[in-house]
Amino acid sequence: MKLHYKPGACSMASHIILNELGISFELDKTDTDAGTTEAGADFRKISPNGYVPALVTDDGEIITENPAVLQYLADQSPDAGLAPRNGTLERTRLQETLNFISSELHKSFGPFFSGTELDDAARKKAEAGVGLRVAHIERSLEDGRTFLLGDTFTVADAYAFVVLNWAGFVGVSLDAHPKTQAYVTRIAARPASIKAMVSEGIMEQAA
Ligand SMILES: N[C@@H](CCC(=O)N[C@@H](CS)C(=O)NCC(=O)O)C(=O)O
Repeated sequence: MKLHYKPGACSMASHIILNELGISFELDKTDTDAGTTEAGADFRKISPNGYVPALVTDDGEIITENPAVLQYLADQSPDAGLAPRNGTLERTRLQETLNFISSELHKSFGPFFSGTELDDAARKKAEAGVGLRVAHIERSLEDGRTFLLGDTFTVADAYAFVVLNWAGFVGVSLDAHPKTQAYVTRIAARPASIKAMVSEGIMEQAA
């Protein structure tokens, strides 16, 4: 399998999951602006919408969209337990959570990555948008659970972690959401997360 990624972008969730699964895979760093990849591919032919992640399976199928890529990866090794079995209510809960992360939490960070400098009013509005979505994550963790769906780490945690971790990069404080802060720290400490962050160059290798 080959994962097209951009350092620290949402594609890092799939990178973390590939590490969690311990299966062999290739990475191809992608320049979405230029539409090229480090390996020399024309990325627009791989991902017509021009964004990462794009996963090329061993059969040459191309899968895009975070919720689909993540569930595909989890289903490659069902015994790893990174997604509940298909057809169960628990799987529907996972899909509910992945869709929330994708269409609400992830998108709330959009203004910070728009390439346009935010004036005070725009920044305040964007921060409020993120805060509203993080408040939902905080409520999900209110009962003291370790992960978003309970006591088991799933693909949703990898995706939520990557997106929540952007808060630090764009200077949005998570202080009002202490359970979420502790959750981010917890997922960041997983060996699979550290390995992905070091490999993508957004974290230094510990001495
Ligand atoms: N709907 C897509 C959105 C993916 C997305 O927003 N990817 C960003 C990185 S986090 C990207 O590649 N942006 C570059 C661009 O749009 O040129 C998904 O959920 O996979």
